[in-house]
Amino acid sequence: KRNVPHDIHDQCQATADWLLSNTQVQPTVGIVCGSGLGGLAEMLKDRQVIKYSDIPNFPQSTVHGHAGQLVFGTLKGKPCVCMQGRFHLYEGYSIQKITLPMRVFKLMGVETMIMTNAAGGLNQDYKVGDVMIIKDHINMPGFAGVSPLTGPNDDRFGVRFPCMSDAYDRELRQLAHDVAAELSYSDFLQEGVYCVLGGPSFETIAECRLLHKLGADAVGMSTVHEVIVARHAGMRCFALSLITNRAVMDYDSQEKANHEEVLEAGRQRAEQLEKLVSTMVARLELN
Ligand code: 6GU
Repeated sequence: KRNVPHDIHDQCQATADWLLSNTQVQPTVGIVCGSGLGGLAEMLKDRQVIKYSDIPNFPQSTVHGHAGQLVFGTLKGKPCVCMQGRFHLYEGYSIQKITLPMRVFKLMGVETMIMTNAAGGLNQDYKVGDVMIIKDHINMPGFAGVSPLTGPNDDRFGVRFPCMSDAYDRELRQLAHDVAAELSYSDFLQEGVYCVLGGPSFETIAECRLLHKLGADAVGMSTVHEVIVARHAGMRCFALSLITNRAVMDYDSQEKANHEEVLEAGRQRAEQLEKLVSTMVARLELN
C-alpha cells in the first residue's frame, strides 16, 4: 500500500521533497491568503515564487482574486510559506485534494498555520471591514459526511478521531488581541464563530437566518477543511475573517452579495490585516 501512487502520504512527501529541493527556505510558518488578501505574500523578504502549475500533485487556482502560487521567504525573520490563492470545495477538486497543501507544509517542517478569508457577517454587530478572529467553527459539509479525513486514516499524519475543541489556538488568539490593541485596531476587531458552506452560491435569506440562530457570526466557503487537516497533523492554527459584506437577513433588504464587493472590502482593510498578521509572526515563539 505504501508505494502505490494513491498513497496520499507518499504523494505529499514527494511534493514536500520537490519543494525543499527547489527553495532556499525551510518554512516553520504557513500562511493561506484569502480572496483579495494576497498582499501578505508581498511582505516576505528574499521571496521565491513557485506557480501551483509547476508543483507536482498540486491543484490549480481557478478563482479571480487568487493568484495561484506559493511564495517562500522570511517574514520578520521567520521562514514562511504563503499560499497566494487557496482551493475551495466548489472548484470541483476532492476535499482531500484541496487540503493537500497543509500536509505538504507539515512534512516541510511547518508548525504554525495562519489562514485568512473573506466572509459574510451574520452577527448584527459586525460591520463591513471588521476583522474577526475565528475562535471556533461550524462545519456544515461535515454534517453531511463531507470531511477531508474521510477514508482510511493514515497514522503517519494523525489519529483517527482528532479533537476539534481546541482547533483555534488560545495563545495565538490572545496574541492577536494584544497586537491589535497596540496597533489601535481594537475597534474593528471581533472574535467569533465561522461557519463553512460548500458554495459557490451565496446563502439565501432563510439560510442566513438559520446559521445566525445556530450561533455562527460569519459565513464563508473556506478555511475549515484546512484547519481540520492541519490539526489532524498537529499544527497550531490561527485564522482571521475579513467581513466583506453583511449577510442579507431580511426580505425588505435590496442588498445582494457579490464577489466584487468582497474584493473591494479586501482592498480597504488589507494593509491593516497584513500588519496585524506580520506583527504576530514577529512575536511567534517557535521551537
Ligand atoms: Cl455572504 N457568504 C459566503 N458563503 N462566503 C462569503 C460571503 C458570504 N462573503 C464573502 N465570502
